[in-house]
Amino acid sequence: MLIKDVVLGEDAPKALLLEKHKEFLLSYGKKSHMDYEHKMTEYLRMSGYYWGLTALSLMGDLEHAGKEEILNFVQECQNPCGGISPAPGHDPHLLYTLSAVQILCLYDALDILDKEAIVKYVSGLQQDDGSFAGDKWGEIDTRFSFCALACLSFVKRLDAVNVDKAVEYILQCMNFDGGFGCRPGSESHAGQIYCCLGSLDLAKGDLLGWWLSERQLPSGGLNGRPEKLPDVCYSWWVLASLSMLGRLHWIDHDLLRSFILACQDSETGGISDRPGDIPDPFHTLFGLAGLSLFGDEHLVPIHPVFCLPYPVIDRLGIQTQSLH
Ligand code: GRG
Ligand code: ZN
Repeated sequence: MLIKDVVLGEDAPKALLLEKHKEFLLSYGKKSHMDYEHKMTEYLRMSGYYWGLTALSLMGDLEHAGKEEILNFVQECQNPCGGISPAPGHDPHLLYTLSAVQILCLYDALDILDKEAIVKYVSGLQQDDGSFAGDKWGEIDTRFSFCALACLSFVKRLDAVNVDKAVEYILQCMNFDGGFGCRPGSESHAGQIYCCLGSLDLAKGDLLGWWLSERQLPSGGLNGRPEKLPDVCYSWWVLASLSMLGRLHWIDHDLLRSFILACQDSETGGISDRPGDIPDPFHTLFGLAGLSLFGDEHLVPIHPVFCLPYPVIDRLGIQTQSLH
């Protein structure tokens, strides 16, 4: 069978270029607001900040980002309904509400938002079948179940939704191959599995672990489903899921590490989806996060469910039940 994969070039980086990545993320944050790319990515700005700031904090360098400016931005993005937008003037959505809450957790500043309004917004999006809509327009996806449950865990108000119903819905999205999709009957995909496992804390471990470990390709990179190309961000969606299942060792660590390192841009810093592509903060975070899950000595350990540094989760006193 033909396998889709990539080839790592001889000249691809083999060491982790931490200083370069710090430079890359800090200069990305300082890009001119008149910049074309800056404008075109405004609809996801809040998550962009979360990716960049979490990556910086994994490298122990959060203090160089402009804290005051970011906290003001987050505050400006909370709407009267309680939900948070990706940028001022955009519609609120669960995706950006979670990113905002995560940013405040990094800065130990949850108090600057109206927490009860967030709880009201999030709980108002739960449907009768236990699923969650992403916003008032009603798209349903297991990603939004995760966003809702993670937000409420951070503000310690899981009691505000029907958790049993949420779990029941997620279980309906489990497939014959052990994986999960975005809605019942949808194709298994590593990103959705991460969301479902993160919110569930229960699953058929061996079968799902097998599906996830099959994501590794000869190049060392991981794909998100069969017959797809590898992509650095699956170092997070797949590895975090395997870590929750206690089966991280089902992936060849050294091979994946070489793949992630080969996706670094040795000139500009930053990590891209595949060797030779243009780096961005999303893949920089998930590449570093994957290395951190494997215990990289240069990085702060990361929590596999919340995708924030362990010390932040410990400071908040949040505990998750282990699946294994
Ligand atoms: C706190 C880390 C964190 C996340 C919040 C939004 C969310 C919760 C999780 C997203 C999970 C997800 C679905 C990730 C996958 C993203 C991705 C690479 C999608 C690409 O899918 P395709 O079909 O590409 O375009 P492939 O790789 O299948 O060819
Ligand atoms: Zn990707």
